[in-house]
Amino acid sequence: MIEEKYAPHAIESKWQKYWEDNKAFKTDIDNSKPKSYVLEMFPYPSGNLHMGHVRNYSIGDVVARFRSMNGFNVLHPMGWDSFGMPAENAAIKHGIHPAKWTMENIANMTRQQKELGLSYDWDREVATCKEDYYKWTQWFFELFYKRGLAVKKKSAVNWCDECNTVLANEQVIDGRCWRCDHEVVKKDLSQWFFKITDYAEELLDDLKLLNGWPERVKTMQKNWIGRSEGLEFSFDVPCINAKLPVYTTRPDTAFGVTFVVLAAEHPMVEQLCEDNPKADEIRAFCARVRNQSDIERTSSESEKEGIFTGKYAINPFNGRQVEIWVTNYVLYDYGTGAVMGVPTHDGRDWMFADKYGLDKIVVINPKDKELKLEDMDDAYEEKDGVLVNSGQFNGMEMHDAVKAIMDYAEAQGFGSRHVNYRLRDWLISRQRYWGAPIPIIYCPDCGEVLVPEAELPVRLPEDVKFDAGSVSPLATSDSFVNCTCPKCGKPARRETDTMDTFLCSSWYYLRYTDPKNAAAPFSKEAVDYWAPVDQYIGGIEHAILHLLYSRFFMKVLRDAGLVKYDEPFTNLLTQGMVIKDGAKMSKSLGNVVSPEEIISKYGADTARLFIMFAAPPERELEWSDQGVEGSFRFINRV
Ligand code: RRW
Ligand code: ZN
Repeated sequence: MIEEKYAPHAIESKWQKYWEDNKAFKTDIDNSKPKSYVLEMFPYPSGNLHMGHVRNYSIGDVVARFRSMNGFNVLHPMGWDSFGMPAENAAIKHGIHPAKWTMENIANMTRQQKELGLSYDWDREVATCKEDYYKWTQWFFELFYKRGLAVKKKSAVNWCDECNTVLANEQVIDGRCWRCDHEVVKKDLSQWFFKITDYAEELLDDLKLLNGWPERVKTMQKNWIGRSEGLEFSFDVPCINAKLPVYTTRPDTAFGVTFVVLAAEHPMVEQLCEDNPKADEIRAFCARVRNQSDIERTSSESEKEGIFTGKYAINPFNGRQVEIWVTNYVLYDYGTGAVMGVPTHDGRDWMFADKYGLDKIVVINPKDKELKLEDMDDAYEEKDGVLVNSGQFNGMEMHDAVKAIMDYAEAQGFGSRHVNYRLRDWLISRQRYWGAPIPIIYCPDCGEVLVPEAELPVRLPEDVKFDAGSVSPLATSDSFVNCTCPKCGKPARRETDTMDTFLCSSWYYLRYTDPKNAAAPFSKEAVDYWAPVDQYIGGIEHAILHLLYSRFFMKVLRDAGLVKYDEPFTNLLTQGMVIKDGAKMSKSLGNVVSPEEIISKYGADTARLFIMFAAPPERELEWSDQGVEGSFRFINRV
């Protein structure tokens, strides 16, 4: 029988040993060849490779080998995204130290990757949880700090009760924690932020440089950054002799305003409560709204709620006096935290006006018909039509009116054109143990002080309580917390929060170019030769998280003179999911096929061949036992 002649395990282990002994995939700078940097997203060391990893890394391996057979000098490295909560949860649950858990998992997954025969230059392996790596993550924090891009500020932040930590906006998916799916709540806390909003415009504009990226990912980033152009203008609030600024992307509907709404967090709410018989009721309403999650407040199905303050504002366009309400559906951190209510041309305002019996005025008619309030059962939101009930702007086409009304507001001095972004600053501090400590010291006299560069890394302490609850476990280590101020030498305290692991992964592709450098994160020579990544391969789940953060990092590093490129990843391939029985392969669904089992039965070549032939790389791959058998028979024949 033919099957007896093909002995995959004998062949594979023979060659894997040869590759290892001869460092077959070792790379160095070689100016006589064109370079090609092929990279797959490095894994979290969860313990075992998933079929999703096998797919990701098989695709990358094909590209790397193809390029090197075509005469390129190929950089193809692998490493470990090894800080993060799973290690800490294992520590709490099983009493095993996160470092030990992590290193054992890395050892097992390295063995699995080697058994897959992937062509990595293992001499370049990095692990983000090791001191020689996180020293430089801390160094980058300091670089951002010195450039005014790392700031501590108090604000209402996302908090997961299950994970006992804050989350970045990008880590809240439909109002839930990206890791544990728990509903996220708001807490007022003082936290560290990276000012990614300083780069909002460039992150948006430079999407046009990314011809080698899938349209879908670029669209997701564009929507996440959410640039809008509009008018910011102020209502008069005579009772407290104040101005109330609002932001709108529909200035053409300004004559249709019948009320204004404030977010519960808006500072003017307290002013309006002075000498107000409804003050207690208003304050109670605000307190209740502040405890609602963003989903409860903003989802289209959720109940729009509000309370009339008893006070009025004057619309500067037509002098109309309108009621001031406080609501749950306006968020304080978008725009000015106050919105003009135009029920006839905004669906949320329509629902709100219906519920509380507020006035409606039509100010835009579709081109071919006249809207009558009694016939309308929802707002007319189309950006198409002609103005009515709008004074001197009547009869104007709406797009022309947008410009004319903004010109008018600017000429009259009560408003100005304004660009607004949906993107918020990146919240990077975490109340967790297994991450890079933030290298800051608080001195009673000198305030916030950076740990001097020569003292990096700030090492993770060992004497901590892992189940400290909602404070960082680092705060339970006296030897860690107590220190002396680097400036004045007086007793001081260390910051006890650690950094979001997405910071570690925002620069790992640069470290691979010079992984053992002890004097710098990488040398100029190495990074100039190898960067940017020519072909990046990974899952679509990082479309806005990791891929946006890395682009931001690259731009800051470029401005600091460390790299000479604008973008980290020239070409991006987002591989499809691995599906079995119609659903994504996952532990919770119980439809996982273990790579280890397939390899021990058929060998790695069969697994890789099946994965590469069963579907185009960008598309979903449906697992098929017959398909695997077929690949095995094919290799037998070959
Ligand atoms: N450490 C991060 C990470 O995602 C990456 C940093 C660069 C931020 C599908 C892919 C399925 C994943 C199910 C299961 C990513 C998978 C790579 C799967 C590493 C995919 C892993 N680490 N695509 N992957 N399991 O370990 O998309 O159908 O989670 O590109 O493998 O995944 S990770
Ligand atoms: Zn969580």
